[in-house]
Amino acid sequence: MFAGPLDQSILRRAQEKHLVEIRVHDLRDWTHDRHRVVDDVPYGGGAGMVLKPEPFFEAVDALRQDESQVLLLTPQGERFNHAMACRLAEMRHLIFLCGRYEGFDERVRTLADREVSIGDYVVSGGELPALVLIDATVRLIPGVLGDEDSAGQDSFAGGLLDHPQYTRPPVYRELRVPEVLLSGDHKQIRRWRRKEALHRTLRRRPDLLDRAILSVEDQGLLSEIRTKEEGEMSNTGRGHEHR
Ligand code: 9D3
Repeated sequence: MFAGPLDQSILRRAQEKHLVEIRVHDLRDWTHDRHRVVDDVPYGGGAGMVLKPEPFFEAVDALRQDESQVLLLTPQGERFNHAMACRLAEMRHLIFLCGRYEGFDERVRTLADREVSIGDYVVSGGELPALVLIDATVRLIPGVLGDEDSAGQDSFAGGLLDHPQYTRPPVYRELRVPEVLLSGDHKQIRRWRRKEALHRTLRRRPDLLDRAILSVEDQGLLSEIRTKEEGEMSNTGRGHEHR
């Protein structure tokens, strides 16, 4: 589950440049029986199996360094976000403990500095969530992205959704690229992009706008957007229908 994502594109190059070292371990390596059993029946009965505590404890004992942070991936954890990725990017050593659908012995939690979830949906185990954390975090390590400030220009860093993007051709199946982008007027282009980002964020993620840092110009653009939409609403009664 890890080899593919870790051997592609940005994560691959970050490792090649020695900006990060990522090691994958098999819990079965910390078992002592011939069949390398990592789970057992639940105390109290019931269906399914539970991941045993010993392999987790022995793995963390073996892998822990002075400044390790141990993260437990679980649906019950704190929801992962950009702020958390920023904090993780500053840590010296992270250990990701992945459970599975069957669940793990409650004592495993005592190993964790934090418990993290990637959102309110069920995936089959902690492996894909761990990869999400790794990908989001490694991008923020200085030198990983070619262009030094491309991480800073990402949405969520700036607190707004991205503006629309276009490439050639200028007209495709009668769908036109907005005129301003063809104009070469960079001041107008910057203004258009910012306004579109604000517009999208207002329509799709108003919760983000509440926390975004907005300049005086942004506030001006936002009131232009709001005024225009109020006009369209009274014209048709359907101002919110597009986008
Ligand atoms: C909440 C569902 N649980 C109720 C019976 C069972 C369960 C389902 C799937 C318990 C663990 C899992 C495996 N998922 C993870 O380990 C997991 C996860 C997730 O499913 N969603 C979002 N974030 C994460 S982080 C780890």
